[in-house]
This record gives sequence, C-alpha cells and structure tokens, in this order.
Amino acid sequence: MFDPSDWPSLGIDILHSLHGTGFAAIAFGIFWYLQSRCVSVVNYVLAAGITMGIGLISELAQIPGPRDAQLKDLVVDALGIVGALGVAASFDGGVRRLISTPARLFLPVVAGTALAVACVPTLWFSYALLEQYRAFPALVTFEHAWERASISQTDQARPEIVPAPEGWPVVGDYVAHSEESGRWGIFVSVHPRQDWRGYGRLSFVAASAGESFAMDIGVKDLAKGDEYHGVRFYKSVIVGQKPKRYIVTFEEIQGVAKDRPFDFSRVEAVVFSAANPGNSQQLLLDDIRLEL
Ligand SMILES: [Ca+2]
Repeated sequence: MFDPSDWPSLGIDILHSLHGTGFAAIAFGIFWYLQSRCVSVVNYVLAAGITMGIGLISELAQIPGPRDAQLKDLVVDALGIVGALGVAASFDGGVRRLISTPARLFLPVVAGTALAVACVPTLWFSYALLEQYRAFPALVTFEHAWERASISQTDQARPEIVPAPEGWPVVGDYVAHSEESGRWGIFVSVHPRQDWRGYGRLSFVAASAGESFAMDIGVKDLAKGDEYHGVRFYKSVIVGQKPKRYIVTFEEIQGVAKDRPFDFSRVEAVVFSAANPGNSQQLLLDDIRLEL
C-alpha cells in the first residue's frame, strides 16, 4: 500500500505541495477529454467544475484533519485549476474571439501567475530536499534560503536570521536568533535528513543573548503506524553569553530507549526549547551538524 509515513519530512512536503500541480494536470486532462468529444468553450467551465468537485470530495474524505489545512488545499487546488485552464484558454482561438483585447492580454498573465503559484511549492521543496542531502552532515547553518524549508514545519514562530555577532566561533555570516518565554517554548525545530547512520555526535554552537538559561535539546526518531512509536531523547544544557559548541553523543541518545534502540536511520526532528518556566530567554544558535 502507498505509505508516505516512511518519507523524509521534505518528501511529505513535496507530496502535499502536489495539490496545485496535480489538480492543474487533472483539470487540463478533463478539458482535453471533453474537447476531444465536442469542441466548446463550455468545456472550460465543465472541466473546472468537475475538477473542483474531485478536490472537494477528496478533502471531505480526509476528515478528520485540520480544517484550515483543507481550506488551504482547496484554494491551491483552485489556483492550479484556474491556472491550467486559463493558460489553455489563452491559446484558444474560440475563447480569444469571445473576449476583449485587454482581456486577451490579461488572461495569460493572470492564468500563468496562478499556475506558477500553484506549482512553485513543489519546485521549492524539491530544491530544498536536494540541497538538504548535499549539505549533509551539516543540518542547518542559517546561511542558505533552502534551510527555511527544514525549520519551517512547525506551528511555532520561526527564528529570526541575524548577522553573526563579533567573534562568533563559526565560519559564516548568519545565526538564528529566537526568543521564548521559557515556558517550554520551542526556539528552533529542525527536520533534518533522516539517515544519521555512520556518524557519532550531534553538535551545534549556542549562546544566550541575555541571561544564562537552561535549554532542552530533543532528538526524536520517526513514529510509524501503531506498532512503532517515536523515541524521544532529551538533554538539558546551560547556555551562557559566551558562544560555545555543544555535543550530544549518539551513545547518550541510544541509552534513552527502553523498549527498542533509537533508530538513527529515521531521525525525524531536533528540537531546541526553553527548559524552565521563567522570563523571556534569547537564544543565538548556529551550525547544527553531525560529526564522526
Ligand atoms: Ca551560520
């Protein structure tokens, strides 16, 4: 059976992003079929209606699920459908004869833009997945735009990317700056390339932009189905004003699981969070990578 639960996070993002691209293709396919039976401008409306209906049914079939996500999917579906049919109509003499000259100029621009917007996420996540593999064993350095895709898959606010402070001990121009209330707020959540086998340590550079505070580092492997729950490792470190490289060894992570070994071939997330209730805490974070 088709089971994307094994996929890397970015792979799942690509799958989700196929909404716009996929519905554009479906709409165009249906239009093509209708046109082959009987040429008519009504076919655009029919194809759009049928495809949107498919989108609606597929969303209803997914209940229970997050409602706003479904609405967003439908909007992206509509963009793909309008984009694909609009581009087709732009080249259709039958349509061009029916509409005014400004509309003739306007249509390809609007339709092309809708189609591009619907398809851009697929291209973006595909590019990010490729770069994530190329950058490995560096996980996130906050130097590259694609890394946004690795750290954006959380409902939490994303960290601000700021110029590295003077004397920062890592090569590169930028670091992440996050502020949390200290009530277990998440500073940064990274969805890395999943296969960590062959390495021995997770390492990163961190400093506080204010008072010293305790930070939790969480590493989680991937839950699969019911029989196989994600194992979570947590470790607390004190982050001071002086930037320092912190190390978490795979032995430490390995020791956390009682019922089964931590699965280093399927690491789902690395989470940096504020450990204790308290005042606002500010983290500077950089160069999250694996070492031998
Ligand atoms: Ca950096």
